[in-house]
Amino acid sequence: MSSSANILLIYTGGTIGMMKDFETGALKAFDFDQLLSNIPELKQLDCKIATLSFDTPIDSSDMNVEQWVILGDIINTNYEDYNGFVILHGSDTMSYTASAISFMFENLSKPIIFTGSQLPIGDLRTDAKENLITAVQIAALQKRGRPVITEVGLYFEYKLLRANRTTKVNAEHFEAFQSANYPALIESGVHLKVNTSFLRSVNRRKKMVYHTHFDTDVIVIKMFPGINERILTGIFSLESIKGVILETYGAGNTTTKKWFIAIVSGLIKKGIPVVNVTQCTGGSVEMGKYDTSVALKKVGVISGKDCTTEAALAKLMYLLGEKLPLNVLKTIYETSLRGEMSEN
Ligand code: ASN
Repeated sequence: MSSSANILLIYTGGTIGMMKDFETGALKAFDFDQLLSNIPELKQLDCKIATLSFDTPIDSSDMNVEQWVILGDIINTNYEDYNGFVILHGSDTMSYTASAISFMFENLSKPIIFTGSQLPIGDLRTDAKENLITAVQIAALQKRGRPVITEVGLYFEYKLLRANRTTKVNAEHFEAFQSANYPALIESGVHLKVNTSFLRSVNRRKKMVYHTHFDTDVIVIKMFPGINERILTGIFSLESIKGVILETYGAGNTTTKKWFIAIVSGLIKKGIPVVNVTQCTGGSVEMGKYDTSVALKKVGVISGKDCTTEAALAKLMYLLGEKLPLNVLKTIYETSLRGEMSEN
């Protein structure tokens, strides 16, 4: 595998480029030139790197749909001119943004690699340099003149993961992300080990289609022992709710109390999709496996299968943005669109 790729490096913010604020002592996003000057090694890479920065770099906790679209627009506008894209992003909401970007780019045929770090790039013990250098190398990987990776990936601490399979699981360790339900696409050791059979393949006859409509009138409800009718009725009396993610127990189980099933069924009857994802980090929803999920299946709850909450949420906002009738949305939702869920 060789490279003479053109890579666009886009800086959105995050710890990677942060510095301590003199007054508060808190970490604050800093400008991109400062970040690049800390990493002269980039010049040694066997590819051309152009750079772009958000006007105001942000902590990823401030990311929202507007920024997803700003980022998507940058990639879309530059899509034909580059062989790959590397996005520097805060780790806190990286899995959400990267999942959303995966839905925005249908028939992607180039790599979009997200990375960031747990320590700022200027810190002596930083993880930023390895993450950034290897993310660029991965985006630049080519075989017979074509990109090896043709999907949205997330590179962190020696692993490239499928981005819409990831969750941030640790605020302390350098290994901050997990993809419990899908294997790593690339492992970085002495060599870059590409797990070819797990990569998404592209149909080159299909053109890339760029989507930008997300509907944010959604809510995630996490099941917990003690969840009560009064609170849920209050929340769901809001006219604006257009979609619900239920984070359920184990293989997709909830309380079997009549009031709860009536609330869920009432939402679906009003045309509001209700998606079932598990609170567990690994494994899948299997409605009907236990008695505690039979009623959910019967009233038409959508199975999020083995999707992460991050991907399930981005997919729901994306499909609501497409303005589909509920039965069509259900069928499409239960189908893997970008490798975000297992097929059965
Ligand atoms: N708060 C930071 C962010 O998400 C965390 C990080 O990047 N490690 O922007």
